[in-house]
Amino acid sequence: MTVDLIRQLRELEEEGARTTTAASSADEVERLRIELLGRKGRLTGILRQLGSMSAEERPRVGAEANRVKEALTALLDERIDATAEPAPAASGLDLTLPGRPRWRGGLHPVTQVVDEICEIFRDLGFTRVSGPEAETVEYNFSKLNTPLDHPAADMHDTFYLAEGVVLRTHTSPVQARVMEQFKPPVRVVVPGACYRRDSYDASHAPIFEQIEGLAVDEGITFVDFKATISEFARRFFGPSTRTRFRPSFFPFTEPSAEVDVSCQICGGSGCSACKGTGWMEIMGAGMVDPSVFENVGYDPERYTGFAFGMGPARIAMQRYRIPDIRLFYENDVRFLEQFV
Ligand code: 2NM
Repeated sequence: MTVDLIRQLRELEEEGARTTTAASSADEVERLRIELLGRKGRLTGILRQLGSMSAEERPRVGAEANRVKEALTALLDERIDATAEPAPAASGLDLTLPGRPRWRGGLHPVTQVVDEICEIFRDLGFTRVSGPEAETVEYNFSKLNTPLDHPAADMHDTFYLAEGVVLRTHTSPVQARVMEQFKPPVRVVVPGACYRRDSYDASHAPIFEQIEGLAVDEGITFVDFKATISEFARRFFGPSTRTRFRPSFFPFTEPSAEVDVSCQICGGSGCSACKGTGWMEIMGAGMVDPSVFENVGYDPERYTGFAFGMGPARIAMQRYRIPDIRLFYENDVRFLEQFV
């Protein structure tokens, strides 16, 4: 009995060693482990016969069974390592790397400045309106007190689309249309693209953004004009910003002015950004010429008003110290993403 069981154990060891060494996958090794050493496996089958043995015989067979079990376990473990899949790191995948950030869009810096300016004027009681970019010479020039023999209306300065039709050179024709449609009081701001046959260089572009504004009512004076523009400047550029109004000329305003604000870079002491003057020009403006009111059907004896126009791209250039206006039109993402 003892001899027979020991022979069975040795056979199991021999066959187990052969099949384990031949196993070519981790799955196959696991199947062998269950077949050889599992709870219902072949070693267990042999050990069941131990129960019918005498107490003297049992220890020898038990010891041999333990030796075979350990030998096969060592072989199976060794084979598992040999057939295991390569570690993930070896496949070139690094799961600890941070993820790539998602692409985010944003508003163009000039659009952001336009929106900010319009919001300030909204708080001051102005409504944001828009109008056509293709205009008649009548609305673009004539109604605004600009005769067609004025240099501004020249073919050299204006894109003519057809006889009597142009790409608007400013947004003022929208104000003329607003005045024809609405009785005073009127308070509007008008942002939009405008076109001039300019050179394309660091400070000029043939298409540019403008924001114009208009306030008309009974009793509006130059004081209302100066107070409104100065309040806008403080809200946009900061509470300590000062303004100055220099005499100028526009066909549609009388008197007319250029408006300067104290330099945002040096605060007024003079620096390279303001060329030592302490001031930066931000807009043209003035009291609406009575002949414009006549042209749109307003009674110039009853109504007065002020109007202004500014270039948000120029203002964005001052604010962010951008040296070349063309950066706004070329849409290089490396430039634009700085303003997201
Ligand atoms: C400017 C400067 C001064 C202006 C005038 C008008 C209107 F329609 F009332 F006549 N709109 N905008 C105006 C006045 C525009 O831009 C530099």
